[in-house]
Amino acid sequence: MNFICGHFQLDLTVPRVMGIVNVTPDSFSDGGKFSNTNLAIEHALKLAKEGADILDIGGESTRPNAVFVSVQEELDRVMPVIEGLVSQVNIPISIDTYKPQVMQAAIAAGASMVNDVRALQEEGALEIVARSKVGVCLMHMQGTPQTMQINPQYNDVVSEVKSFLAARLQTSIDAGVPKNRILLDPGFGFGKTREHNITLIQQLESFAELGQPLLVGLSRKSVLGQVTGNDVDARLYASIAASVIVAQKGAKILRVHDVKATVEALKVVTAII
Ligand code: PT1
Repeated sequence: MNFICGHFQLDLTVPRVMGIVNVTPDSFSDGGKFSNTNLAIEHALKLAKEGADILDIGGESTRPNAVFVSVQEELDRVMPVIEGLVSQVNIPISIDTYKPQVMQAAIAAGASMVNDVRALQEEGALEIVARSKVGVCLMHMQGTPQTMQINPQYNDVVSEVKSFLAARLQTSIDAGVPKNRILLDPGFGFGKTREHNITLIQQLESFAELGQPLLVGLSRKSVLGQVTGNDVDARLYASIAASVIVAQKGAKILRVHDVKATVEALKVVTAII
């Protein structure tokens, strides 16, 4: 199974790692714009050296209670990082955004993939991806980051997430996005309780029926904090356990903060499965 994004072709017979590069003021503490840009580029280069297969650049946090960022602010954050990285790495650069204007600018600057937590539902997003050669990840979310964790409810979380992804997949194919450029993602932590997240992990194999490679993001998320009692900065071991389990259950791309540790753990998974 191959995933095509831009001029890259990713062989997904083994699980791959997407390294997270957050370009938000809080992610690189102090410093102004210039230092934020350079620290983000440095961090991305480090993740590439550690064996990341994709770099995911994001300028607006989508974790629970995150604050909304304007198009201009998001562009100011991510564009210098993408522009600085394209000539320095030989792996796909992904833009983590739901905003069509940001997708457009990032693609023009050389991004090879769009990672959209709103699954191309914003006006114009679908057309931008369909008209270009980029890959895309369609993710499920209930609600919005500002309110999604207030009272998430499902009759059947697995079938509801699957139906949503199946519908967005069909809409994308109908709009002209080739199947081999589409990844699907259940959206862990996006309008889901601890129980919802655990159930989705338990039944992850059943997402294979959608016929597309799965991307999974569980790195440092609150479900792992709920299970271990650990704060966000002490969830590495829990994240590795989650990565190993989901890889074993068929996830093809793992979106993680800790690339070196994940790459090493996945080498063991790959050797065994
Ligand atoms: C994800 C993802 C993402 N997660 C994709 N993109 C985030 N494709 C950003 C928590 O519960 O899973 N898949 N882009 C980060 N979002 C969250 C959500 C971070 C929940 C933390 C939590 O702690």
